[in-house]
Amino acid sequence: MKKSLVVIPTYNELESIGSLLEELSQLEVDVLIIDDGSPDGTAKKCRTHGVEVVERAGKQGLGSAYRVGFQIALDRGYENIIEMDADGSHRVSDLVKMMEKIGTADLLIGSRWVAKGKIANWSKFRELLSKAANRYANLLLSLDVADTTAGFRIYSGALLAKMDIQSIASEGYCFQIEMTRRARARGGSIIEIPITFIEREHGVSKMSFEIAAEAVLRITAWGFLRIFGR
Ligand SMILES: Nc1nc2c(ncn2[C@@H]2O[C@H](COP(=O)(O)OP(=O)(O)OP(=O)(O)O)[C@@H](O)[C@H]2O)c(=O)[nH]1
Ligand SMILES: [Mg+2]
Repeated sequence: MKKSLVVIPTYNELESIGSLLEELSQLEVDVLIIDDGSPDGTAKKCRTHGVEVVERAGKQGLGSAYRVGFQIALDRGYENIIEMDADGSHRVSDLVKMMEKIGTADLLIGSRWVAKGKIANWSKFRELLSKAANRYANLLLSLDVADTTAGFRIYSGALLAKMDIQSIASEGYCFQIEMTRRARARGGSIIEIPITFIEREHGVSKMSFEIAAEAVLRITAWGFLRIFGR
């Protein structure tokens, strides 16, 4: 067993998963895939790369996939738990840079919205949506994190163990915001490392109106709780 586990949720990522697993096999990491019964055969492809897959029946959401993966990582005693997307948006070269910073904070975030952070091939609309979500979250929750919705992260096992992840309720990318909020609440130190985020070339985005609405509603509710007290 290595010290670091990369947890990757997948739903229909057949076209991009192979090259990602190939690149990750060059690093000092173990990999765990949480696949929600992808009809395109993503799970089978992962197994041909010798990678462990937790296969669930049907699409159950990003948040629940991470809760399962993180619990396994904690139960096995990994020191560093890495989260990463399978759609080609997160580059292994950036992960290497992030891993160099392990030990300098409890949570390392691969960030699009700090100096030197970049985005390739995103529509103006997606860019504005991401910026607006981050502004709103920071305004209401004072997280002091430029990219609160980033799904490219390294948690220390020590912090993650304190975060009571089974009680994290969010399912869409709001999961990332809720995890950031919980990390802050537990006194975790956070640093952001600039990355280049690349829009997926294959497959389809799972971003939807429901996912965006979940974020707005939850951020607003947490903001009210914070401002008006419990
Ligand atoms: N297991 C599982 N994985 C999921 C689910 N939804 C998304 N994923 C995976 O989570 C990662 C991020 O999903 P994306 O579709 O890229 O969602 P996103 O990054 O919010 O949206 P885009 O920025 O448009 O790509 C990818 O590896 C997906 O395959 C789900 O319900 N279950
Ligand atoms: Mg994506």
